[in-house]
Amino acid sequence: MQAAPVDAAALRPWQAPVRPASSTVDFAALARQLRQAQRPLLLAGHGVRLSGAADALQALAHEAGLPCVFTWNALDLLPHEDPLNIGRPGVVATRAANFAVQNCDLLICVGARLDPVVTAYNRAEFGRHAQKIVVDIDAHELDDKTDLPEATRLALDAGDFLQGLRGALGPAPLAVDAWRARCLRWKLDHPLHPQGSFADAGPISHAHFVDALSEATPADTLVATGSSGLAVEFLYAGFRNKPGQRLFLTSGLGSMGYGLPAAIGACLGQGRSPMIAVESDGSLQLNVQELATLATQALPICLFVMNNGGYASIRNTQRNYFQGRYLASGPDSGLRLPDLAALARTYGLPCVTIADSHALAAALSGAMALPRPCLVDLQLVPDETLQPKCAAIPLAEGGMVSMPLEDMSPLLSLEALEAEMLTPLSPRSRQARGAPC
Ligand SMILES: Cc1ncc(C[n+]2csc(CCOP(=O)(O)OP(=O)(O)O)c2C)c(N)n1
Ligand SMILES: [Mg+2]
Repeated sequence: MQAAPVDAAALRPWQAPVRPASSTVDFAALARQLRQAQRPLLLAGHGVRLSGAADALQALAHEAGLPCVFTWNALDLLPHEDPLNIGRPGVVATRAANFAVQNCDLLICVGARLDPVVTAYNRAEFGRHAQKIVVDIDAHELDDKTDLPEATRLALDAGDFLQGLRGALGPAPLAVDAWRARCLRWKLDHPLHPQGSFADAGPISHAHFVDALSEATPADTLVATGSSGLAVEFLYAGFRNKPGQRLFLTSGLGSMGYGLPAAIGACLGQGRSPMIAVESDGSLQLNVQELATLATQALPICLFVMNNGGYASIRNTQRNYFQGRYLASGPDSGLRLPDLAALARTYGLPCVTIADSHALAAALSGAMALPRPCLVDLQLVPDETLQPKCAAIPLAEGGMVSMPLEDMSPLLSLEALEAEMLTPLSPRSRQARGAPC
């Protein structure tokens, strides 16, 4: 088949999909709905970036004073420090973002397909007390969301929607000061790691590395990352992005091996300016030959490898669900990964190993200053679990209950959770704690 002759003239030409028209949308009514809301929230996804509407999103958020949450793919649309950035909701998330989603009364989803990792496998109860406006350029995606019967669905380009809404809303900010303050309070009260929670010396925790990397990475830096595994979850849960930084992973596919070739492509695509890449040790091996491309092309990439001794996420699964019967997930169970310093030498790359949390910040600055390309072997605690997380809780009477988005594990006390919520608790929160529903 590959060698068969092709008559190009006889081929059916490709038709670009027609961009949905925004002229039929009643933006004035949407703006009124937004002004009437007492607790509005915008969830922005990668569609915003794809439509070239990053600036439009920032303009709308800032003019209106509209709190926002983001999917992983879109986390760089507002810097972490921006008081309107309340975080990234989902199964692996900060509590603040999930509280904001579950307490808002109007949820505007733009360019986010509301996938299970964002909605904690329960789209019907995502923003369960909110009116919803869901904007997706792909009408099929909207048709598919039969579990959002009440939502206003708009098959529209994200940029057209944001511009249209901004125009109709006008420059006056929304009168939602108390809600804005509440969202910010959640963000400040529930950081992923309270100040001073990292060890001064000894093995480096994943979270400590991610925290230190956030500090060490300059504004306006491009950060290519791996796409699956525990290390990547820690990275996307905890990275505090600065202004102008871009972070990206695969959109929807968690394929190991992605990080290094993605970084090479990104570096070439942005004119070879200096950037960093963060990859995990298992994933690196699936495209390890690209270290040769990195070296040959002399690309200015500082490659951080989060080295937790193999497949930490798989070990966690084997420990939690298979009584610790480890198989092919680490050095003691048949998975042997090479020494990264030796590997870097083989490919002719400068390498530094960082293995102790003492003076981690200084060590990372030193690594950033290495001649690039270079490889940084970050030796991390091999067996960690990521918290908080939306989990399923075993019940005393047997069976399991999947916890609602706002009720992450480790569970807060019922009183603490009630104090955070502006809307009624889910019966499942009481059930999981053995309290009367
Ligand atoms: C190509 C491919 N094979 C298998 C998987 C399933 N998988 C998900 S994470 C993981 C282990 C990843 O190890 P590593 O990259 O070191 O990340 P860690 O969990 O250790 O942080 C595996 C095997 C996958 N995502 N992609
Ligand atoms: Mg690993």
